[in-house]
Amino acid sequence: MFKRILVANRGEIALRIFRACRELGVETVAIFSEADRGAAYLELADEAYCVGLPKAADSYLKIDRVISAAEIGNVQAIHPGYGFLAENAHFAEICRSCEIEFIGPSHEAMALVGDKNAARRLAKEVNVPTVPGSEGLVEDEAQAVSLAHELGFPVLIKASAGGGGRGMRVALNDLALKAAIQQAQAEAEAAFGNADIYLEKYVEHPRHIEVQIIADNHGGAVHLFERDCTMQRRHQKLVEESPAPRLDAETRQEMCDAAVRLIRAANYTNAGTVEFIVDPSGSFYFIELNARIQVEHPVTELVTGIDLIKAQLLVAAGEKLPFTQDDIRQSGASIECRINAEDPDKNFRPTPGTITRLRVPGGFGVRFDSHVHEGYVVSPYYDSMIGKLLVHQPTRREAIACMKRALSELHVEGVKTTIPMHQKILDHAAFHESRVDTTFIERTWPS
Ligand code: MV4
Repeated sequence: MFKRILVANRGEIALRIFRACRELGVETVAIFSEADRGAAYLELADEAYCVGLPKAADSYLKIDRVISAAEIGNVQAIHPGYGFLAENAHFAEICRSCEIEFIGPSHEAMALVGDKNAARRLAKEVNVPTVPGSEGLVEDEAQAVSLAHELGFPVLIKASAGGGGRGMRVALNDLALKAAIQQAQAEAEAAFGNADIYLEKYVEHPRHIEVQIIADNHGGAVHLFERDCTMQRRHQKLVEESPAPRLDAETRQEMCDAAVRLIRAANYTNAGTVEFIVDPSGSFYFIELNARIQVEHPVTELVTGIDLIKAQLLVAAGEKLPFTQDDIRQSGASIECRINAEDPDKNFRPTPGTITRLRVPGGFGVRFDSHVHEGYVVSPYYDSMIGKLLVHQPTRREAIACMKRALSELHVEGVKTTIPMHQKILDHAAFHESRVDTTFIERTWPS
């Protein structure tokens, strides 16, 4: 195992990694921006270095400074967390050339899955279902129009360098399609420096189900079952759960097997998430492979009992996975509510400011992953998530009751939060019955 690692992140995920490291006897080096200087969670690292000004582009995203901190801190590895540099293949490659282990997939595998068109082609090769659409990239308008006629409208234009809903455009007819192609190409070129696009049939009213995977460098590759992340708004997940409700055992098995086939074909190692959409008839389609530990990973930890951060460190250190597929069981039901400093009544506008009062819930089956405390100042510079409230119970019904109880205990004053919205979701019959799709939030509570 590593003696010492650097955590190239902030907030709750940095804290999550410090804690796992402490249990493993691994020393930690933190980095922080001027906005995070003096933050309490940094006390749980062994050492901390400032890497620049509050804006992420001037600190957490500055590769040279992160690498300098790693050199000065004398670490063997870097954990990138999620966001920031986590899916930057260039950064992973620089880590390798500096002989620092990047705790994630190889830069080659990361670059492969970061190319959404390449990932889609690979999925097809190994019989992982993909949405009907273009064979490779869309080269010109005429080709796209004729394909759209074959598939039927609506169709979706996706940027090959996009992902997570960025650079996506729906088209309902020929004219709109031609415009969408121009716009998508221009946007993708501006945002990613890559104008490549591909086309898919637009799957209406989908559910979003993702499979957690992890693989080692010795041929070990397993899934840790699925998470249902359908409850989202504008590609920001709000509630995640496992097992996915309304997923039959056979489809679950097929999805999880498909996910493992794909990561094996990609030579993918370390933790990752294979995203699918499931249409109203129950057919599932591969969408993308996320090359990072995700915000919602604790949902999977609760139902499997496996510490994913420790597993990431083990695998990155060259060890074998300490479990096989047969050791992994999905037990009980887990739900996560993302607690954001946002005002749901004002279009989810972030509400930076000081937390003047905080009461954290506890009790049986409750976990609160958070770096905040009374007096903490929520910065306008970063993501507005201030914590993740999770529950684990024998059944989904009990998990919902437990989450409602835990939400009622959680008090945050000083900043508006998404807590009242979560209470409304947890009280909604459609959520209880899980008769929802990715448009539920916007349809149920317009604007
Ligand atoms: C789709 C789709 C419908 N049809 N692809 C959005 C995020 C990105 N990972 C893929 N996404 C989608 N791709 C086809 N062919 C609908 C979505 C989508 C979505 C997917 C997962 C979770 C939430 C979503 C919200 C809107 C659209």
